[in-house]
Amino acid sequence: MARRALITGITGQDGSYLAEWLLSQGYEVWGLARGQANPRVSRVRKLLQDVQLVRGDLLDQGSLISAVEKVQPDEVYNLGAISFVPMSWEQAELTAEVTGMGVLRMLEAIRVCSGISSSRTAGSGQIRFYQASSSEMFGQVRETPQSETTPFHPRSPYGVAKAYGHFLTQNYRESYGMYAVSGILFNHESPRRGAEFVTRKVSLGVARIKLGLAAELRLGNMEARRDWGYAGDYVRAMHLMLQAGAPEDYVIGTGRTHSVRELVEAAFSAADLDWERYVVCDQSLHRPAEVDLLCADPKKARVQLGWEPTVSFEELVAMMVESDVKLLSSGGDPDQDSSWP
Ligand code: NDP
Ligand code: GDR
Repeated sequence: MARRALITGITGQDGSYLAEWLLSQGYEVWGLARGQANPRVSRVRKLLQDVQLVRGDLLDQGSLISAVEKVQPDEVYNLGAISFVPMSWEQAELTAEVTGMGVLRMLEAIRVCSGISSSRTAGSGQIRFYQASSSEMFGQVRETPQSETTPFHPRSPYGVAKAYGHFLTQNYRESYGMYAVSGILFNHESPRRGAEFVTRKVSLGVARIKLGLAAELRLGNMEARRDWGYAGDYVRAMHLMLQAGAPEDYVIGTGRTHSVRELVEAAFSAADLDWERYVVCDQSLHRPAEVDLLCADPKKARVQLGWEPTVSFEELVAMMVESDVKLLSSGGDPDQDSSWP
């Protein structure tokens, strides 16, 4: 029988790539979709016709229990979150509820549906749980590169909420013997990345300028450094973590770091443009507290899971610029259903 996976955050970037990967591995894939008429659901239906949807919301415990009961998954991937860091200052409580407490609700749904308690721990054949932890938990980094043992110092309400979800996942593993793991993933991008994140904002900005649709691109902190990889590579790591003999947490990244300035240079040069003519630095886009530098040490994932990234930073940037030039040239709208290649 096909293994069954339930993915929260199915309408997001990672949800789409993970669903594609699991379908290609012979899984029956279910996605948790929220809202009465969520416009992003139709995009999923078009791109991922074989994914089945179940209604639920990370804010609603009962809906998660119903979803787990209905789907009877072998594996649950909790990707749902408010994931845009600046929004977490504007709506800190909502971020805590969705990105933090949502993890508790999902773990509780699995625990309750599996009949696990303090006197009855998880056995073989249990539901395996993946939590989408983040390099934002490292925040003001204590060491570089960052590994599974680097202490956390989150710098945003988002990072704090992720740290809560991370420790809770670890706690359910230790308290109830659940197969519950966290992937501490560094930034990963693709042509399906939300337009609010810097890589996609830049690739769309370059495409608009190239096509004469815009004259400038306004950006915040150009000196921040990130370890950027390709989302398609990172979802394979999520799957591998749930296939391992024992539940453990892993750092996933490329081990290379680039500044936003370098990202901008690479993106404009991919379109034969001189970035200095178009980029405007906008103080209002700076964050109340910044994460200056992230760089992964993905050795554990390489050695224990055999995971390696396959797309370089330069290839990723060129892929995104090319995709956005094509999208906008054909009259596509990045906010609409048709935008996912
Ligand atoms: P996206 O922002 O693209 O997707 C977020 C998903 O969360 C959407 O499908 C959204 O659905 C869903 N969601 C939001 N609120 C709720 C809710 N109340 N109940 C259920 N679902 C909800 O994120 P990514 O795909 O980029 O990231 C996936 C996960 O990985 C996130 O948890 C993110 O924080 C984490 N992460 C991402 C990294 C990255 O670089 N991409 C790096 C490290 C961690 P809807 O359509 O309903 O809004
Ligand atoms: P991040 O990604 O906060 O690292 O979180 P984002 O792309 O938003 O920012 C990266 C860096 O770029 C700087 N920056 C700008 N960022 C945005 N969005 N817009 C701008 O105009 C801009 N100018 C400069 C930022 O200050 C920052 O330093 C992402 C999300 O996917 C999280 O959910 C995930 O957990 C982490 O990656 C790992």
